[in-house]
Amino acid sequence: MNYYQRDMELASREDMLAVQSERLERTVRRVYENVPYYRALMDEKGVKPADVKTPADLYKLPLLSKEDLRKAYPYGLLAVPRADAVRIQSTSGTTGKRVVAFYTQRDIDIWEECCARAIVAAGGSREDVVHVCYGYGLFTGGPGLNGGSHKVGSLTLPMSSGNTERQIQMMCDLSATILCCTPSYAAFLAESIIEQGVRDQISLKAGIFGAETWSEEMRRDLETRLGIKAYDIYGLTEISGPGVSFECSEQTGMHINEDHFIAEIIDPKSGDPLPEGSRGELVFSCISKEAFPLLRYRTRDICVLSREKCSCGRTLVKMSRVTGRSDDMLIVRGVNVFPSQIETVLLSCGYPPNYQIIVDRVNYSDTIEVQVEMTQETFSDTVKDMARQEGELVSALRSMLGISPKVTLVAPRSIARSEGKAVRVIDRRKF
Ligand code: DLL
Repeated sequence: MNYYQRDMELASREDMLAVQSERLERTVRRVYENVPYYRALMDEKGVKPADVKTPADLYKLPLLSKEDLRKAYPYGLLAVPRADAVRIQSTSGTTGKRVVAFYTQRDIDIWEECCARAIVAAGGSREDVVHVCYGYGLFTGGPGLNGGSHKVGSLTLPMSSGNTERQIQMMCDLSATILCCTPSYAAFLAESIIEQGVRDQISLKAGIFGAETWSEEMRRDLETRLGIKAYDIYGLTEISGPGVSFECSEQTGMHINEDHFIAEIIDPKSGDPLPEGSRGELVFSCISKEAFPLLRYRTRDICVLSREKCSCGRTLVKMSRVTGRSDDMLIVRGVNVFPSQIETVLLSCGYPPNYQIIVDRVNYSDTIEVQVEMTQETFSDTVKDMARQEGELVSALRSMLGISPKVTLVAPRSIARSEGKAVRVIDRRKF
């Protein structure tokens, strides 16, 4: 088994707690002294830096949310002099105003090391050709995996997103072995590779896919179509970017780089910490960052943490697949619906991962329609046949969701493909 930073990835619980406590104490003191916005929040809660000595004291600190980042935009949470920061990255702003994050050179090094851990866990080494088609620029996906690949010493192909034909040509010509992109773009690439008849010209062995929710069924589909092992990778701009956690060969969740980020699970409604093993909202405290060390930052992502022994040998706590964001969970006629549940049903019924969910309100009642693309094989022009297929999908979705959506089968290739994060939900309701 290979590791990038063995001492931390395999640390005993005791050693890890010692590292975390020392770094946490130092960070809390530093933000209290250097960030007026943070000091005001702590003063309001009546907590002093001396009250926080170990991860068990974290609950005393105030929670921080995207709203705080917006209020403090752009420089209000910067914890070093502006001259010491060397990089800005930003979220895509799909859920409102952009938020920006800052990095010192040391922050970038640590972030890239986290991505390097992910690449090594996916079987990467200096012998590999790493094809990165996450976007480069303000988005963290491209720069993060690019830097991680350099740290591993792999030959790095900085493709960025878009121009699928050129992506495939370069992938074939340069014998890329590890593909890094969103799972929805990987699905589009797989579809195009098969259509172009060049499946036997690719040398991929692994994929490192993240930045959006995807299901176990989608994993199996990508693994079969591309002939690879597909690994999940998680992260968010506010905490650094990709590599906050990463999957290993066991593929049962993502190891959190907890020597840099301490994870907690809270009740998304009350904000109270939940016991280990509960499903809830993931919260991170950055304990080694210089420029932008957010403490108790609410991710809105829903998952479960587990300390079960992992066959890869890593002792880093694992987070489950993200089942959705608390803010993109749909409430349809009072029922909670996660788009990932719909994806699971569609793929297990043999449909491709090309779908769109349209929620609306008609005569004061919520409606939900799932548009599903047919494949050339399932494409049928007899009305009776289509009605039968739609009926089967409605009943499979009803038993998963507890409500009956409308299902519409649409022609192959009629749903727009994504090059980055896929837009799966269109919510037309006005609240
Ligand atoms: O998406 C960072 C990233 C880039 C992660 C490349 C992995 C690979 P943001 O644009 O700030 O950053 O979006 C962060 O994306 O809070 C999750 O809701 C979602 N997300 C990220 N990774 C995963 C994943 C990047 N593996 C938001 N599974 C996060 C599910 C994910 N959701």
